[in-house]
Amino acid sequence: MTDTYKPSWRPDNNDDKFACRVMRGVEGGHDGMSEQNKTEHHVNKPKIVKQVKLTVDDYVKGILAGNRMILSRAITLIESNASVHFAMAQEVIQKILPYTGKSMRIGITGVPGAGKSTLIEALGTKLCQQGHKVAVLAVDPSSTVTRGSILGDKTRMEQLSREPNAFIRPSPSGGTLGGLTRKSRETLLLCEAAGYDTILVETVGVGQSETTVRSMVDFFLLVVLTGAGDELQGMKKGVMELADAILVNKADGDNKQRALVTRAEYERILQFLRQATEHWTTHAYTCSAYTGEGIMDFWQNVVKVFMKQGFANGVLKERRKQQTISWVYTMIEEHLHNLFYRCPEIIKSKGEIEEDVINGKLSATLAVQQLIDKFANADINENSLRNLSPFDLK
Ligand SMILES: Nc1nc2c(ncn2[C@@H]2O[C@H](COP(=O)(O)OP(=O)(O)OP(=O)(O)O)[C@@H](O)[C@H]2O)c(=O)[nH]1
Ligand SMILES: [Mg+2]
Repeated sequence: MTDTYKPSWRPDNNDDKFACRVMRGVEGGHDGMSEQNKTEHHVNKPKIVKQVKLTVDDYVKGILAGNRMILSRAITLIESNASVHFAMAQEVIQKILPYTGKSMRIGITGVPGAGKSTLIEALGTKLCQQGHKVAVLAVDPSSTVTRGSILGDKTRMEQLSREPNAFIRPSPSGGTLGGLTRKSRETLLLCEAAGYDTILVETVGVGQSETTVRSMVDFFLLVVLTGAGDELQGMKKGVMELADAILVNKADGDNKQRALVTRAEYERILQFLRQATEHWTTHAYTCSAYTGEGIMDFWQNVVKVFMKQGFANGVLKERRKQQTISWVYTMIEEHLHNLFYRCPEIIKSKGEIEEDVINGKLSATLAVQQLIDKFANADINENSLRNLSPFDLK
């Protein structure tokens, strides 16, 4: 018998009857080869394919030519937190900006499991087959915590990903919500410049993600499940008020009748809510992402009508303008927030001032005044702050 031994993980009380033996490992390096036996042939070196460095012009040309590989690399550049990448990414964006704005920007939200990804896959595949170019993006703030992309991992949209006219990009992970927003918005612009005429942005109803996505799309869709009743009670009114349409999904098989009832319940509630878009009344519809029933009808008779009407009456032009401007100020607010909390003067005196407020020695308002005074007199060109770019929204 070759050199074997009983493994350390054998059961405590069953030594004799436990027949399993393990073969002793080979001495040597981590690959089992002793150093002197190693020849070039034995060492299985992974082939390193060096990626060619692209210039800003390479990126711009590639994106405008619709090159998916270059588009992917440009998005990676945008998602990078390194400052040299940041500067380059901004140059690329600046140059492709004139070619943006020509797509239908559609946001899709709904509780986990509502069927958003299945719906996107069914709709996206149909649109690609009709000759459209469809980009699917995900905005998933939970991925900034777990550093994994939930939306991206769960559903791979296999059918859609085989379509040459489709481009699927999971949520960027890591960083703040502000960073996620910036990266997602800039990704959307790159996709537009690359010729994608339909951009579908999936987000799960977590934290601020619905508001974030609403603030970057033209049309916002809420996907819901049947059997509303209790769920409807718990549903955040705010989310319904953001939606341009509510789609009751899984209207198939035994569930179809329930879906119709649910739709009617949503319709009833919608009457009492504020409309999401001027000159547009939000309604509820049913569909099945499984069978495809109702999807293209909805696309044709709701989404496309909304887009056509919205561009004709100026509502969408105004919406996009407002979205961009408010994005600028949101970034400014975040930058000021960062500057304040990382200012050495503030860090130094914050604790003491807080103590005084807690002990009733100082009113809250005076505490604010004192802190703001300290901030106003601080040298914001000081090293630790100078390196803090407004775009530190990671
Ligand atoms: N019967 C039926 N099942 C569906 C339908 N659409 C989706 N499903 C199923 O519902 C489950 C969840 O679907 P997803 O598309 O992953 O849901 P999601 O909203 O993207 O979920 P998250 O990404 O986790 O937020 C999957 O098992 C789907 O197969 C439908 O129209 N009918
Ligand atoms: Mg999904």
